[in-house]
Formats: sequence, C-alpha cells, structure tokens
Amino acid sequence: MSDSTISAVHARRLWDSRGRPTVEVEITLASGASGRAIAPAGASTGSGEAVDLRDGGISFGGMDVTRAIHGVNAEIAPCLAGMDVLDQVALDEAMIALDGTPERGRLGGNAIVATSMAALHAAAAARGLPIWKHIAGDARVRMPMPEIQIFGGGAHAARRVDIQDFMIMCPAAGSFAEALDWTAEVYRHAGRLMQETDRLQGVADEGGYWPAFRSNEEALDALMLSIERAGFRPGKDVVISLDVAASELGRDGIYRLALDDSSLETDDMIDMLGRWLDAYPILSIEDPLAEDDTEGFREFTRRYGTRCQIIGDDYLVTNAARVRQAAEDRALNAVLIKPNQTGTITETRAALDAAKAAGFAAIVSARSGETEDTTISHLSVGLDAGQFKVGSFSRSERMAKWNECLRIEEALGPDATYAGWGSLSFSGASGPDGRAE
Ligand code: 2PG
Ligand code: MG
Repeated sequence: MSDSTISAVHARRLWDSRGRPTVEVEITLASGASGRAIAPAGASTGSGEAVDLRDGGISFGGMDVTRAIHGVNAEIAPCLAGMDVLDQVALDEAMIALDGTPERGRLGGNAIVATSMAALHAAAAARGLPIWKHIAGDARVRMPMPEIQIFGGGAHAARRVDIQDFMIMCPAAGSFAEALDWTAEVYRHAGRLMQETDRLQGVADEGGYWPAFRSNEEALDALMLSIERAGFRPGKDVVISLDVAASELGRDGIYRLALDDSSLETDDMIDMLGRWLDAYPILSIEDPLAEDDTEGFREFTRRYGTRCQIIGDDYLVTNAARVRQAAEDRALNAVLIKPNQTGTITETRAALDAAKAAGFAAIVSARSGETEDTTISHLSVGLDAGQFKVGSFSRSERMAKWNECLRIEEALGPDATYAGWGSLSFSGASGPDGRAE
C-alpha cells in the first residue's frame, strides 16, 4: 500500500450560504494526509445539470441531504478505499459507474462532486503541493480576470429585477490584486449611490446590492455611474458583464420580463440586448437566451459574436459534448465551467479542454449557494481558465474565493501574469490601451 492509497472516505452534513444543508466529504490517505471539500448548490439551474440529491419531505424545505451523505458513507467509501488518490480519472470513473445513471441521480451530483474535489485536495496534500500547482503540473498558468457582481437580481433576489447578475470586469488592471482594488472602489461607490437614492436594502444571494430599481436599464445606469464615481473609464478600464440567465425568463422562444411588464419573442429579446450593447460598454453576456433556444443563441452570436463574449451556462452545463456541439453550431464563444453541473473534476477538465479546443473563452464559476470551500479558486488558476466568477465583493463565502486567489498570486511571485484582455476570446477584444470595438 503506497502513501497515497485512500484509507477512508467520510461525508458529513454542513450548511451553505443560504442556510441550507450541504455535503462535505473528507478523504484520508494511508500516509495520514487528508483533503476535504464541500458541494455548492445553484438556484437558477440548467435542466441538463447533474442532479442535486435532496431528501424532499418537510424538514428544511425538503433540502436535506441525508440520502446523499448515506450514499457516500455506505457506497462510495468502500468503492474508493484502497484506490490511489493520485489517479483522479480512475476515481471519478469508478463513481460514475457506481452511480449508474446519466444524470447522477442515484448517488447525487452533490455527493459525487464533493468526493471528487476532496480527492483533488488529498492528492495535492499527498504530493505536498498547493492544489493549483497539483492541477497545473508544468503547464503555464495565468491569474484569471475576475467577473464580480455589483447588483444581484433574478432568482437570487426574488426576481426584483429580471437580469440575474450585473457585473464588472477589470481587463485593464495590471494584476488580479489590482482588479480587486478597482472592484472594491466600484462596489463601495455603488453602495453609496444606493444609499443616496434611498435604495440601500441589503444584499442579494451572492452579495451584490439588492436591486431596488424601476427598470433593468436603471440598474445599468447605476452601474455606469458607480464605475465613473470610482474614477474609472467605463469601457476602457472597467467593462460591464451581464448574466441574463434567460432560462429563468421563458421557454419556447417567449421571454417574460416582469419588471417591464412585457413578453418578448426571441428576436425582440435579441434586439433589446443589442440596444444595451450599443448603449453600454457590455463586453460579456451569459445565457442571453434560454437553454432550449439554440436558434436564438446562433442568431445572437451571428450578430454580436465579434464584439462581445457570449457565455453558455444553463445552455452547456459544463458538458464537453455540448461544448463541441455549440462550436459546430456557432452558438456562442465562451463557456461557463461549474464542477457541480457535471459532477466530477475529470468531466470539468474535459469541458474546459473542449472549450479551449474550440477557441472559446472559459470562466470557472461558483454557484449562488456556496461555502468557505475554495476549490474553484485553485481550478481557475490551475486549469488556466482565464476568467473567474464568484458573485459579489461581500459575504465571506465569496471573499474566501477572491482571497485564496490573492494568496496564489503572491505565491506565483514574479511569475504571476494577469489574464486581463487576453482572456476574452471574441475577435474585437482589444489590448490594454483601448476598449474593445
Ligand atoms: C449562474 C449562477 C452563479 P446559480 O447562473 O451563473 O451566478 O447562479 O448558481 O444560481 O445557477
Ligand atoms: Mg449563469
């Protein structure tokens, strides 16, 4: 038995940032080294995601995870015991086979992803390496450009505004640390603006200000003003990124915007977003159309794919085959990477590799339900994704991820490079001296 042989796998119930139960898995090795990780949970989920196994019933609103935990302790633990933790692919394949369903519905995506991530931690511990370095090996890495929410919305703010995430990116910053410095100023000015206009009502699920706006455009105007008041040039220093999360707004080509009291067909939705692209320095849009609207995605990309990053989240659910299909369809130009959408680290890597092979940008992303777990910070650097999305600039489950990246950037020292403009894949993305055209 080698030092990196798995001797024990144990799951326990913890609580996430929404006060809901979640799964933590701890893996111990023959050497005594160990690693642990906690499953996150989404609120606006794609229908093709790995199943988040919940108990149902009445306690905790049906969100308890005792079945998922039992599956780890009774089935996954004996299956993985005796295997080498350094062989992540073999571990992940063993869990996929043990579950036996395409959507991970029997053992649960939450049980499997926590175990897969815990194995990553334990493997890094066995090698005496930081996790990002264990993942990267000898490959070149860059510090990702953070995409940070200023106003929440959609399913994360009781649908107070339709759009889910009003975010900023700082492509012209000189480092990851500087991007956070700039974001801190924009976030602070946004808070002051909300206070001045009597709209400060706390924060939404991911820490962005609660969106007490009369229209979606008003949120965009407030974002522009916050960037300017913080002393930055919108479109040059700081740019806007939106997650429309349009699967929450409709299906079959009909979108319902509650705030504007309107129903839009796909073409009207594309026109509306196009007007926003003309009026504001929006350089990234996630899920502009619903997950069932491939023709809409294709048309949106045909019209705007050279001037804007177009990200698939619910549309691709971190699935390598779907990424390849989207490349064939020319349906977008960027991929959101969420380990719990697909279930294992191995499949997460496969989706990212497929994105890179297609020439797409990649954004490692947290979920709206999170914890102190920082595995995704290490993935964003170790896999050289180029971009990283965690929610806002408050609440410790968000800050833990940003802060972990600061530690990694410091550890990289003079070797650290910031992905910035270079992380945007569309052909119009320009260098640090000018905005993308
Ligand atoms: C998203 C995520 C994170 P959720 O839509 O990108 O913002 O939300 O985790 O609720 O799916
Ligand atoms: Mg999304």
